[in-house]
Amino acid sequence: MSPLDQYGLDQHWLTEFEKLTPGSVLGRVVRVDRGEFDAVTGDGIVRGAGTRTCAGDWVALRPHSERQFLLADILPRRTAIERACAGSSSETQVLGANVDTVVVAVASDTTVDLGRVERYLTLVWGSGAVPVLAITKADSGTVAEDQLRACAPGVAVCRTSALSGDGIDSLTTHLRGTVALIGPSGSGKSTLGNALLDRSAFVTGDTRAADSKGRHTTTHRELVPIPDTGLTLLDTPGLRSVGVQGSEDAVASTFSDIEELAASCRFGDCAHVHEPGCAVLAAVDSGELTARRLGNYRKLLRENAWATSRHDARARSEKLREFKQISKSLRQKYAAERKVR
Ligand SMILES: Nc1nc2c(ncn2[C@@H]2O[C@H](COP(=O)(O)OP(=O)(O)OP(=O)(O)O)[C@@H](O)[C@H]2O)c(=O)[nH]1
Ligand SMILES: [Mg+2]
Ligand SMILES: [Zn+2]
Repeated sequence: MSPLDQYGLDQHWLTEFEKLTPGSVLGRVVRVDRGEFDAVTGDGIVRGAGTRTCAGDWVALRPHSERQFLLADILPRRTAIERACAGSSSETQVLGANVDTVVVAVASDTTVDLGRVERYLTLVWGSGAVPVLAITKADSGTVAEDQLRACAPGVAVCRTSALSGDGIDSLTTHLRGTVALIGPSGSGKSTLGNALLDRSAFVTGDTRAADSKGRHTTTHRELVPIPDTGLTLLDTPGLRSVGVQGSEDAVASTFSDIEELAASCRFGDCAHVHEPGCAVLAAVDSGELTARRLGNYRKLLRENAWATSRHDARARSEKLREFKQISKSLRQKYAAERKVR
């Protein structure tokens, strides 16, 4: 048995790997630090160098020195949790690769920010993974569960307490393959991860530290298998901001209730602002849909469209640069040929 079996190795990855450089070694990245990473291979954990990879990636490694491997290739990702980076660039950061299920942790001991939950869900739908909402710390507070469910149509919602163990088994029934834990700092991701693992694999914060602002207990993304279950957990640091981008489809999945309502609007291109016969506005009037949710739907669509246009602009300027370079080298070539003649 290979150590990789516990990390989700299947025929798909073996086939993809066979297409790559002979002489390389198959591995899965379990942890990334600046420019270096740990990967599990058939021979156990090895250290690698290379910056383009992230936790969860399946990689081809080339032996470099006795204890170091070089990143030869990244196998095509099946899913990628990507968030827009802060600032003006249109770059994204990959938070986890080849994740099948994402547990979004929402703590019951703080006020729930529904808009933020919708952002997390959009991030997950956009990645290709399936979201599950875990209400954490159910022993120490109550959340408006109905409101939360209304924010997550089509998503399983589980109440859990890592402290008492309540809801852990039922949460497990919704998990498949590689499972990432995401959510704000202090929401109990690592503690929940340990409860799922039934051991203390992830470092967790103490209550005092969780109260003090800006303190993040988990600083690295880390992949840990749950033995003999086929599940692998990816614990992640708390996210302060979640910029969404990439696909309108992800927003549509998060707000599938609004999309469904919109099918009944009188006009096919209804913007649900003040059009007559708007089924979405009628739902707000009747109390079926909150104005807050409709507002956030519009906001995420706008944000998404902006990110897409930024991305297109960058692609255009790259093309232009490429073109300028080619015409410059052509000019040089012709100039050289003229000299010869
Ligand atoms: N009462 C109670 N407290 C919990 C539970 N789960 C987590 N906590 C507490 O919540 C605090 C934060 O837990 P962590 O698991 O470290 O939170 P995290 O989401 O991993 O935080 P970061 O790593 O900073 O992103 C700790 O003080 C935990 O003891 C629970 O089920 N019940
Ligand atoms: Mg943590
Ligand atoms: Zn409408």
